[in-house]
Amino acid sequence: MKVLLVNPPRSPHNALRDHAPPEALRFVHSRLVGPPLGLLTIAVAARDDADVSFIDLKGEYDLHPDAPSPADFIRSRIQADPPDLVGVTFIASETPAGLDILRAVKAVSPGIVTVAGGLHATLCPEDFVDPAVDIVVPGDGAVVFRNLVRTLAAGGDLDTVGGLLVRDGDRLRPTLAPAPPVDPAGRDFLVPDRSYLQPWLSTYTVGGRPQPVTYVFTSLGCTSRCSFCSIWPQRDGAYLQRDVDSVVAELASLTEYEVIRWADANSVVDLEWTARLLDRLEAEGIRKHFVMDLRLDTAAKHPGLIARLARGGLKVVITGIESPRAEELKRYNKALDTRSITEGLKVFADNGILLRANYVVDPDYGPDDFAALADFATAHSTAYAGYTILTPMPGTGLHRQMRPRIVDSDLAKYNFFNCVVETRLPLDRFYEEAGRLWAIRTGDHVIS
Ligand code: B12
Ligand code: SF4
Repeated sequence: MKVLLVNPPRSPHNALRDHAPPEALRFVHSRLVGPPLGLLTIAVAARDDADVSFIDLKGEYDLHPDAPSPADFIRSRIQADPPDLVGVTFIASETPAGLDILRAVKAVSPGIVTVAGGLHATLCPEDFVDPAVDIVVPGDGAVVFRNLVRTLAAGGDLDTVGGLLVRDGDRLRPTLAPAPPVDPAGRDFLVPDRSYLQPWLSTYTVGGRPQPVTYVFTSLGCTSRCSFCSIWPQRDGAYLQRDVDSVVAELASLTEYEVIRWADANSVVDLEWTARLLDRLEAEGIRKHFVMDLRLDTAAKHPGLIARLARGGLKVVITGIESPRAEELKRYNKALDTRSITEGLKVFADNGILLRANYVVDPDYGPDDFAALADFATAHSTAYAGYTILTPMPGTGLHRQMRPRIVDSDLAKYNFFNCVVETRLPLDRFYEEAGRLWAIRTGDHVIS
């Protein structure tokens, strides 16, 4: 049994970048770099029963920008070495490209079993009702994918594999067997095997440094409930934390990576857990540079912990300020106040931590709103700030709420860099105003 797993390419759409003034251009993200941890986990789950190979199309296009289109690339790969099953991981903006990949597979060989998994397949399985998709694996799919591969290898019946959605004419239906309970951060945790990324490792760099960077997740899900966010709906509001030993063991194994970005929604939730992790890292002599997503109110409330994290290797923090306005924060269900913002910023600065803050730009913004946001961001400027567009990601409460205002349903544009709902200002003017914000920052750091 041969399994081929494919990480789709980035969406090329970035209207913010297209409209940003030259002085802001180098700060608008164009190429985020990080491992497809989900797919690398799925690879580990399947390999006892199959020969697993891997294609990272993001890395491939970073290495060879003129490489053939994803469909052509996959077609020639499949012709050269036909697999029995192809699996693709999906987020919203990579769905059109991922589906094209599966269509190319079916065009070469209709008998290859095609499988869709990942966040978007979990939140919106209906988007995968397509002749090119045989099976959808919603949720944390390692256990289910292992059972699927095992059953296919043995020529068994798919209905004995619980937790699948299988194509049945023009709909997807759940398989008959019950879905197995899974514990992806605990009992069923598998260390993602980053060695599959070796051919593209030289592309896993940021900020001009030669050493590769990687992500490690210490938890899945989120305890907060921001209305625009897909992370908590993906796991139905659950927050699943790994145990300290397993995180320490994974970090110890990452000898070729100096910079580790924590892939958690929020890197500090349980203070006692974090303190234990720091104790263990110190005891084991594990020294890395860490990049974490942290909340400003956590920093404001626990300056001692932030100082300890800084001593333990925390160099960069990514944080959501989202909006300076209480009314907007309330609408986004983001519990943050101006005092925590100011105090939190100070705590990070006092500890020499480079801060990247993110604001959400509402498509309803007019000139006064842009001016107010610019004033606030200037008064609270950070080493780097991002201004992404409020986007109704499919599967979120915001999507249900904003549906009547959606004017662009092309999922490739659902990456926070494009506006997909009607704007109050003419669209070009909106993008120009939003693009200009990206120039507001302090210092001369570029962390991308
Ligand atoms: C790591 C990461 C990345 C990496 C790697 C992504 C990749 N595939 O190459 C990088 C840095 C490249 C990246 C890029 C982007 N990302 Co990103 N990323 C994440 C992050 C931080 C962690 C995801 C993760 O690893 N989770 C842990 C793993 C284990 O979970 P998982 O991936 O869901 O996998 C499990 C299941 O889904 C399933 N599964 C997954 N794939 C498959 C495949 C098969 C076949 C099967 C059977 C099962 C299966 O099983 C896995 C194991 O349990 C999340 C935020 C978060 N904290 O969750 C955002 C997130 C996924 N990213 C997001 C976005 C929007 C992007 C960008 C488009 C833009 C941006 N602003 O970040 C860019 C890409 C564009 C660009 N210009 O570069 C959004 C997606 C929202 C949505 N609804 O689509 C998220 C949720 C962040 C957010 N704030 O909303 N990202
Ligand atoms: S935006 Fe951040 S804090 Fe809010 S629910 Fe999403 S991951 Fe959690």
